Amino acid sequence: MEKLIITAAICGAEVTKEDNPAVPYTIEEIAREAKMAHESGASIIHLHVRYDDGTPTQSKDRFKEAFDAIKAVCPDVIIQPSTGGAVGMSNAERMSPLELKPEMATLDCGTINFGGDEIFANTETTVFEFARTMLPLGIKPEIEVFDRGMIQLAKKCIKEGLIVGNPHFNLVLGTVCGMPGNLEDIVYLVNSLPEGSTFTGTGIGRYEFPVATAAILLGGHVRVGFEDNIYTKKGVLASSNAELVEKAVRIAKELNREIANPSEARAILGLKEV
Ligand code: KMH
Ligand code: ZN
Repeated sequence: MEKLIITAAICGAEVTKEDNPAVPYTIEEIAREAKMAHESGASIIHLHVRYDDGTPTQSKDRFKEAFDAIKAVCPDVIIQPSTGGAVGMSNAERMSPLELKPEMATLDCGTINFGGDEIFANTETTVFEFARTMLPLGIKPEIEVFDRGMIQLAKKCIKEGLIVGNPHFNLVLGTVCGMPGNLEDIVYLVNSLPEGSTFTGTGIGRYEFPVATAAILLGGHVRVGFEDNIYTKKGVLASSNAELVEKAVRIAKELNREIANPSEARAILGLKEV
């Protein structure tokens, strides 16, 4: 089987230091978490940024600061900024980090309830607009899928020529109103992907490691990190993102999957070598 790409989603937009004091906010904290996660086996850093008080922002300048700080401590890691941002942000705001021409960025392929009154809105027009912006900049989208219908919209983007090359999906399972993270759910989604796709499995909360294990067995890749889950096991807070990456590495090794370094991850994903 292909080597395993581990993505560390180190910060997110919703989780706070009140949830886990190790959640990074400042540029220094973000760079430190990225470095430790990378040294533990992550080849991709999925990145949101915050102001020092923890407020999420999609400011291009703040992303640039974070990119520079991460590149200074782990020059070869793949940085994948979010275009999801935080619920309620405008499309223009969400797309700001694309101006930095990252190698990859997320492309959320549909609308989903995030609980209470929160709607993470991604209309078809929005998804087309984001894909159309990434294409000429040579940014590889990671297609975020929270439910089965989102694969349909991704297929439409592919048909329209807005996503080119082998598509890469992130199957995000276990959100409050999305697809649950049981084995049959991940198998169903994987079987629904277009031919030639690669995929990452992301489990939210208690689903993190069951989904990771299933993804490893199914030949996919894995995402872990504070954005998705703050515990190493029930009731035990993780002291760093690296601790979550280390757990994914242990599971992978037991299941005979070797870990990809950033250069190997680029080859698997069809990204240019840097
Ligand atoms: N924070 C969520 C609103 C992404 O990074 O593209 C969206 C999100 C997905 O986290
Ligand atoms: Zn995200």
